[in-house]
Amino acid sequence: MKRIDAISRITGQLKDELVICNIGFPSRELYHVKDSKTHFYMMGSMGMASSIGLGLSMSTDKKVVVLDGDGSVLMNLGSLVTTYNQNPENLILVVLDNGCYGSTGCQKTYASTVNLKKVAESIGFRKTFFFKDEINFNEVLKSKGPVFVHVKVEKGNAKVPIIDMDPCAVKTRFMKEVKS
Ligand SMILES: Cc1ncc(C[n+]2csc(CCOP(=O)(O)OP(=O)(O)O)c2C)c(N)n1
Ligand SMILES: [Mg+2]
Repeated sequence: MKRIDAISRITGQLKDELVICNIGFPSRELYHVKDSKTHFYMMGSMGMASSIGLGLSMSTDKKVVVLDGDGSVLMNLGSLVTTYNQNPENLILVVLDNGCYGSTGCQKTYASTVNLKKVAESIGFRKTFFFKDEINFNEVLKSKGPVFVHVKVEKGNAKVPIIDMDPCAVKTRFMKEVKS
C-alpha cells in the first residue's frame, strides 16, 4: 500500500474528527485526496504533529487523529511519553511508516530496526494496532485512547501539487472548526 492509499483509506472512514497531518508530502497527499476544514496541514515544524495533536486533544472533546511519519515520530519520541502521561482518551496517533524521510529524498530512518508498535505499547498507550495490507480504521475509532496505529507503507510520494492555501488560512479555518 502506498502512503497516499493509506491516507485515502483512513480519511474515507472519518466523519468530523480533527486531523493533524505531517509536514511535506503527507499533507500534500491528504489535501489532494480530500480537503476539509477539519484538516490541519502542518507546514514546517517537523516532528511536532504528535505534540500539536496531543495539545489539541487535551483542549477539546472531539476526536483527534494525527497522521505522522516514522522519521518525525522518531525525532520527537518524547512526545509519546508525554502523551501517555496526559492520557487523552480522544487521541489517535497514526504513524505512516515508509522507512525513510520520504518528503526529502527517502533517506533511511531507524524505523526498520525499532518496533514502533512495541515502543508505544511499552510506554503505555492504551491500545495499539499494526496494519499493512488493509486498514480497519473503524476498529481504531471505537477504541479508547490514547491509541497508536503503526501503518507500514511503501516508499514513494504521489505526484500531487503543493498546497495552494496560505498557511495562515489553514490555521484560521482549522481553529474556527475546533471552536465550533
Ligand atoms: C527540524 C527539521 N529537520 C528536517 C526537516 C526537513 N524535512 C521535512 S519533511 C522531512 C521528512 C519527514 O519524514 P517522515 O516523518 O518519515 O515523513 P515522510 O515524508 O516519510 O512521510 C524532513 C527531513 C524539517 N522540515 N525540519
Ligand atoms: Mg517516513
